Amino acid sequence: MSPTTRSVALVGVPTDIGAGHRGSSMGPEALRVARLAERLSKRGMLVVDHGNVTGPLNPWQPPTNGYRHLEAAVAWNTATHEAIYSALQNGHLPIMLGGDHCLAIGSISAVARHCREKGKKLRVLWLDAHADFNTSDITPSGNIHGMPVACLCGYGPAELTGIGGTTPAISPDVIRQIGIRSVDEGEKRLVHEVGIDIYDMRYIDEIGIKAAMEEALAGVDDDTHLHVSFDVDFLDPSIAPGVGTTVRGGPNYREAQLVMEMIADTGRVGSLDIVELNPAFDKRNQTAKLAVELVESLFGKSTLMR
Ligand code: HAR
Ligand code: MN
Ligand code: MN
Ligand code: MN
Repeated sequence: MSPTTRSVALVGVPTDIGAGHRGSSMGPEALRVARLAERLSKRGMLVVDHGNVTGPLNPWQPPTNGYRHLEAAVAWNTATHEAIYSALQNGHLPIMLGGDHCLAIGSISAVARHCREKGKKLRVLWLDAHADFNTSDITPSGNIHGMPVACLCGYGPAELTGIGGTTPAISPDVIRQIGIRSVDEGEKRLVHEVGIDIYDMRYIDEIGIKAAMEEALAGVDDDTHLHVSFDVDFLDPSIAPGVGTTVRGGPNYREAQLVMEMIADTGRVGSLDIVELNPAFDKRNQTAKLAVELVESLFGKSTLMR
């Protein structure tokens, strides 16, 4: 292995505990079937599939006190934190294969802990149709996959905000949210109050994806660890039907590719989540295959001729 070879650890987290639809628990296997490991190996990366994190079955209960399945979400996120943290400690670039997006509490708290210990600057790129900044008072659903960014910033139940030992796990100013087009009323007030940097679809329509990404990536330097949290519902449903919470008006195929290519150009990607992929809604695994293609671009595959 040359000193520049990236060693990648795939960590599957097969649960839909935080979602309002069942099926994202099948996401890790769909990504494996779509040959994620093989495609990254082909790019010269050393890929080791670390298998799946384990946790409780989905009890499929209604919310209590504003949360659905809080206890199980804590168990899954704690296990995810440990798996991602240990991959980072061992020098791997972890790719968390979700699973629903609540699992970003575990993965990003681990990345943040690693960055604190290594004195690295963290930047989180949150690619999503949703802001995922609900709390138990304002959530319309009680689904915890609508709450991970709030929890990471310290707004949420102590059992989730404290995962990894530091609350808040991250400061809101490290986050850039891209592709946002579905935010609940109370959630909108809260993200403004907290000051999250959001590149919503209206803004992207107006200035274009290139300028938006230049802004979102401004300030990334050699000391930056870039974490990409890729919620597959970021993509327009016409190209990515395999998610439970599709929202029209997302990036098309080329726009999504450009997002990934521009992130790749920084050379600073240190960790990734691929979440909300739901094979129960997919057609012939096409959304998984698209996600794999985009991840290849995120790690440097390019159509560029110059
Ligand atoms: N905002 C809605 C809620 O809180 C829907 C959240 C959907 N979240 C995801 N992840 N699919 O982004 O219930
Ligand atoms: Mn290993
Ligand atoms: Mn999300
Ligand atoms: Mn989403």
